[in-house]
Parts: sequence; C-alpha cells; structure tokens
Amino acid sequence: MSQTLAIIKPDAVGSGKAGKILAHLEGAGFSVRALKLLSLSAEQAGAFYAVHEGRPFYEELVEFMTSGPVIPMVLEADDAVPLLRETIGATDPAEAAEGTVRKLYAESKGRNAIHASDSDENAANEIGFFFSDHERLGIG
Ligand code: IDP
Ligand code: MG
Repeated sequence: MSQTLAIIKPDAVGSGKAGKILAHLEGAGFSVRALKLLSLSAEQAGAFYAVHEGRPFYEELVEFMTSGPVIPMVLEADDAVPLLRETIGATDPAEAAEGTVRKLYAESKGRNAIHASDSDENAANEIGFFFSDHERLGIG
C-alpha cells in the first residue's frame, strides 16, 4: 500500500460536489486516511504551488485556491499516486477520459475540481504540508 494527497478544490466544494467526488474516490478503491476542510491563505497556496511560480497561470491559480474552502485528504491504495492520477483524469477536463473525476465534475483547466500528487516524493511532501503524523492513519 502507498499514500497520496488529493485536494477537492474550491470550485467543487462551493458547488456541492465534494460528497460525490469523495464517493467516486472510495469507489475507485481508495481508503481515506486523513481529511480536513480549511481555507488557504495566499501565502500557503503560493507555497503549495511554488513549483509553478513564474508560469502565466500562477497568480490565477493562487487566487482560485484561496477563493473558498478546500478539502485536502490522504488517500491510500496499491500504487496510490498513479491510480489517483488515472482516476482524476487530465488537467483540462476537455481532454480528460470519460468517467474521470475531472471529466465529470471540473469546469475548466483552471477550475478543475481536484488536485493529486504527481510522484511518491511529492506525495510525502504534500501530505506533510497539510497533516501532522498524528492526524494521518495507516502506513508511515
Ligand atoms: P495537475 O493539477 O493536473 O497536476 P499542473 O500542470 O500541475 O496540473 O497544474 C496545477 C494546476 O494549475 C492545475 O490543476 C490547474 O488548476 C492550474 N493550471 C494548470 N495549467 C493551467 C492553464 O493553462 N490555465 C489555467 N490554469 C492552469
Ligand atoms: Mg501537478
């Protein structure tokens, strides 16, 4: 088993899709090992997406991620990182495969419903960004 980080983004939380997305993730085989609802400050969102600093969409991304509450969660499964990337689909919902979270629930390439870690190393860092060890169940 391994773990990854998902974030249900402000567009999906604000439009009442969080429950359906959580059910979709559980249906895809993930166990929820930690979860919280919170609002990100601009400083926090900027730090979380620091890898994208300088890209044309960076400021829009930070503004979007601070526009309402988000739901970060730790998800556990076999090969959790690639399984979650497959489950959520391509960044742009117009290019996402049928049946993926982004195809079903995302509005646009920017407002795309959900974040998922893209490597085991980034998953560990991103889990640590939101959760302390005692908040996280399961494998260490
Ligand atoms: P990912 O979320 O599929 O891993 P990344 O390339 O890591 O995609 O981009 C991070 C986030 O930045 C995306 O999920 C999306 O919200 C936003 N983003 C990426 N590219 C664009 C763009 O071209 N326009 C607007 N927003 C973008
Ligand atoms: Mg990414």
